[in-house]
Amino acid sequence: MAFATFDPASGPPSADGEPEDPVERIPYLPGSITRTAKILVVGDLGVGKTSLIGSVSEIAPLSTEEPLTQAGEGVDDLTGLDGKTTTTVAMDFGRITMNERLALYLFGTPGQRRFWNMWAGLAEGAVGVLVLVDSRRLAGSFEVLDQIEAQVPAPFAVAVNHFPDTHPHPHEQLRQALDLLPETPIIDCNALDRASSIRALVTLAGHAIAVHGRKDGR
Ligand SMILES: Nc1nc2c(ncn2[C@@H]2O[C@H](COP(=O)(O)OP(=O)(O)OP(=O)(O)O)[C@@H](O)[C@H]2O)c(=O)[nH]1
Ligand SMILES: [Mg+2]
Repeated sequence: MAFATFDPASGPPSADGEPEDPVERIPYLPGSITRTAKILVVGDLGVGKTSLIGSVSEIAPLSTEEPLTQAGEGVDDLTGLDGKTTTTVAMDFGRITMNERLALYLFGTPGQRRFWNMWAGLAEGAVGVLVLVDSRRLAGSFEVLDQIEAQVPAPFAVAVNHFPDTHPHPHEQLRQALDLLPETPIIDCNALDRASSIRALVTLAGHAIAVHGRKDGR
């Protein structure tokens, strides 16, 4: 799938080199867009959901970060998340134009367990789900996958977010550990890297199109 995006920071090119009117710089959807799709980005606490949406979004992403409190103590495992001081308490939102016809709206879920009952609402109308996984802390992702099965009917792909000390595991090993179907895509990514995150979304979009196409008898 080809994708063409524009950088909101630089805005549209100026013919005469004059600074652009700020309103002109708002990255509205191009007029050629005929299709938009909602994608849900889910995952355990601190796997990189907010980072991924922030790295790919062409509009200033909406995030709802608040300081981590003791409310999650004994429920959310913070092992390996030493530097983490904030967490998403409602949702993340971003947008990316994938090609001249298709734009994706990205909705990120909160990672703390006390907010997981919001997933079903956030998932409404989603055509696909990107499940971010931190393979250094795989146990939390079992519950995430159970939760998707219970609350989210859309097809999903698993993106393994690589942190500096992530050990690269063969995908078949991860597939077995997470009990994934043979058709479920597994992709390696770096949520802080735009191109890498877009590749994960393109893989998910391809899978979602195939699954929805089969359902519709195409
Ligand atoms: N090196 C590296 N750091 C990352 C990556 N993705 C996320 N981080 C860091 O991990 C921390 C948590 O990332 P977030 O994007 O807030 O994770 P989240 O899944 O949205 O967290 P919750 O909303 O609390 O569940 C941040 O400090 C990020 O900078 C990555 O791919 N590489
Ligand atoms: Mg977050």
